[in-house]
Amino acid sequence: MSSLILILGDQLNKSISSLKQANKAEDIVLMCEVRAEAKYVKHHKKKLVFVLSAMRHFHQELKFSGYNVTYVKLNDKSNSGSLESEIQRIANDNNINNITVTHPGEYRVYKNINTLSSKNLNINWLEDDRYFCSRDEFRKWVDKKTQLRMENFYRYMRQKYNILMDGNEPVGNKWNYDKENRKPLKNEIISSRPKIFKPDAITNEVIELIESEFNENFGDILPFELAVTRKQALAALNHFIKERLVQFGDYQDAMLEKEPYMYHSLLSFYLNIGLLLPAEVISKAEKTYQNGHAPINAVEGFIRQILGWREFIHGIYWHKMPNYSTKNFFNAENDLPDFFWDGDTKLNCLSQCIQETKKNAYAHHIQRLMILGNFCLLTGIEPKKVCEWYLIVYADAFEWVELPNVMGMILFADGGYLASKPYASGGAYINKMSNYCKSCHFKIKEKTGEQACPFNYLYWNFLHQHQDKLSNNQRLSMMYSTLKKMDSEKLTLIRSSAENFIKSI
Ligand code: FAD
Ligand code: DLZ
Repeated sequence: MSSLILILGDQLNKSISSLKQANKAEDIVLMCEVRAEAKYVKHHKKKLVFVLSAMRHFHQELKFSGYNVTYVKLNDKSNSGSLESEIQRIANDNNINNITVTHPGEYRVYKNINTLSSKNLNINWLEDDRYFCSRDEFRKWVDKKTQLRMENFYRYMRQKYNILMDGNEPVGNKWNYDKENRKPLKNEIISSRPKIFKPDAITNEVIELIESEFNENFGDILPFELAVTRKQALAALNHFIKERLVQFGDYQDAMLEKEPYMYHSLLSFYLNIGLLLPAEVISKAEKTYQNGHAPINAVEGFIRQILGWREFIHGIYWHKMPNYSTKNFFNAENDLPDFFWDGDTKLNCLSQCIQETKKNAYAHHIQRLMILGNFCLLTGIEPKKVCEWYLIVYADAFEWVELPNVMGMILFADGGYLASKPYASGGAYINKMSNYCKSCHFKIKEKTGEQACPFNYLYWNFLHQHQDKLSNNQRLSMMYSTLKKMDSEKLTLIRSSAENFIKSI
């Protein structure tokens, strides 16, 4: 009996579980560009081009490999506009009742497709085995834990898959080189930049489509330099491993004006839509260490991000959805400032990060966390609004990875399920790790008043405002003892500076 095999826009790999089961002679592979997915948030224009162009290229690859593929383009006359309605239409047209699909990354997409099971279609859900840890295994790992820690999960993954291990011990006798990932990089020159790719005819056609139909969306389409095929993504991976991984470890947390990429890999784009597999990326990095071509702090730091954070975040998303998306521990309800859309603010760090986001549909982790995220936390922006912004603006943004990072990591909106303390900081951290403060309108050394760096007073105001919820947190005990000793006049100034600033945005 033939099956309809659905391939979603983030499942672009020939080894995906649904294709492994395919019978090339009988089954139809369905890929569809649909307005429901292009419009559920107003995606960055570059993200739309990236996903649709990669889908079109993957279609070609599948055809070339002998699959019978039905590909529905966004503007095809018969396109009914959603994944579920297209599945139903193509299944009806071909008299097929069996749908095979690798489990979608997003809960919303799973729910929509699952509505078809009440419409005489049998859905054969397959595990997405691109992840090291299945959703079930993560649930078992969580078991009765009340607090989850990434570090424990990461060690479990390292042992289970024998990655960077020397028998039962971690290589170098240390699990985590985090402390050696925090060098600032102030005046040095970045020695190698990420590999870039020229748009081909397929990409140019998609660029025209997005320019004509989604021109109101956020972000710059051009220059478009992302990889859109597996071959290109592999070239990006090899370039990173050969030329940039060595420095990744030292400068993981550093930020520099006009250097949007630092030594980051820019591989999240490709990992998230299937052009690269996490296992092959980790294996290449590990071999680079074994061959003596990159130091342990770089390789362990990089592998920790993928085997640790990425898998942990994925596990939490599926363990906690759908309720996770409604969390709001601090009852934050402020609006996102308008300048999040154009970078028009006197705070240089925010202005730089937002302008780079607009141009590249990318910001590196520490910008997302300690500049943009920190600001949203300290100014009490409503979690739902922050989630929507992050989902819109980055080309690697899919809800399964965006939501826990926003809710759990930057906003502590889950009350500490994902992170042991809020990632909050004042201006001193930003000044230490970047050169943004040098050319900022505000004065980093001033703590209150109109000229002071807003992060300085917003930080203490945040701790004071939420002391009922945070003062028992062991990891904040030093900060709360400093706050306790603060004289009341200073505290009043801090609070009024924060109140005025928040009103002004
Ligand atoms: P590198 O610094 O080179 O890291 C290597 C890889 O590790 C990344 O490609 C990514 O796959 C993985 N990784 C690193 N940190 C994380 C993390 N916290 N969670 C999951 N994977 C991680 N990542 C996304 O892929 N999509 C998102 O929508 C997304 N939203 C985020 C929102 C916030 C508020 C924060 C703080 C982080 C978010 N991240 C997201 C995680 C991280 O910032 C990006 O994965 C990273 O910046 C991508 O750039 P890179 O490939 O150069 O990463
Ligand atoms: C992000 C996206 C976009 C913009 N368009 C499509 C599309 O037209 N067809 C498709 O199959 N997938 C698309 N995607 C990805 C999905 O929105 C969704 O994020 C993933 O399938 C994960 O569940």
